Amino acid sequence: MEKVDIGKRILRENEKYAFENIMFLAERKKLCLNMISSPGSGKTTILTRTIDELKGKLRIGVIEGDIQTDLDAERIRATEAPVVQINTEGACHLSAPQISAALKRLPVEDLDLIFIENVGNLVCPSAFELGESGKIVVLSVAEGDDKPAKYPAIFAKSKVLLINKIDLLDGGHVDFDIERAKADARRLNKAIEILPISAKTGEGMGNWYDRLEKWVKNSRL
Ligand SMILES: Nc1nc2c(ncn2[C@@H]2O[C@H](COP(=O)(O)OP(=O)(O)OP(=O)(O)O)[C@@H](O)[C@H]2O)c(=O)[nH]1
Ligand SMILES: [Mg+2]
Repeated sequence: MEKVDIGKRILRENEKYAFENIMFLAERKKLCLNMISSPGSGKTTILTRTIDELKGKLRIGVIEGDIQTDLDAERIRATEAPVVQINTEGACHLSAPQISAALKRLPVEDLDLIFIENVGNLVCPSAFELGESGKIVVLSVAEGDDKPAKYPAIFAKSKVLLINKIDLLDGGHVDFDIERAKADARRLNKAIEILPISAKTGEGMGNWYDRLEKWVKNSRL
């Protein structure tokens, strides 16, 4: 019983900060996207390619969440984008107070778009609102087409599903029925936009960039 109460208190505290983050971003008309996936689906690779290919068009900053190390922050830093690393020291998700502190360390006024790369985990991050404008779920074809059905919460809550590593479909290296994954995701979330991409070869990335540019334009209104 006590365990349940503590859990509720943590979520309530988190919501308070999430609301503050929403207000902070809305006052400045900034878009902030929370990227969530299993470990290794390609979040950092998508981000570094996106930052490089949208240079001169969108000014992007990143909040990197990891249990340990600043390896991903180093990869982002190599693109010259501003980045703040958060180490959760064991926790399987980022929380809104951490984002509140990280936003104060980024040059937010100079940015068009802030990405949060959440801790690699398909379950925990979906329960913690960060005050983001939207969630992006990444599913790579190497993980199996049953993941939307098996881990529904994050697919139900996301605005965009990026199906990554589609280069692996050529040559039959993996069995992944892309139509099944799309249908299951749409059953959970009628409005979800699904973009198949390869962050390695660049295939499909143009659709992702168009979506981001439109999103940033709308958030400025
Ligand atoms: N074939 C292929 N490999 C990819 C693609 N995108 C990423 N990878 C590889 O997948 C591995 C994991 O990529 P990351 O970008 O580190 O994945 P991540 O989601 O950031 O991982 P965590 O931060 O640990 O959760 C790396 O070896 C990438 O080179 C892709 O589109 N195709
Ligand atoms: Mg990463």
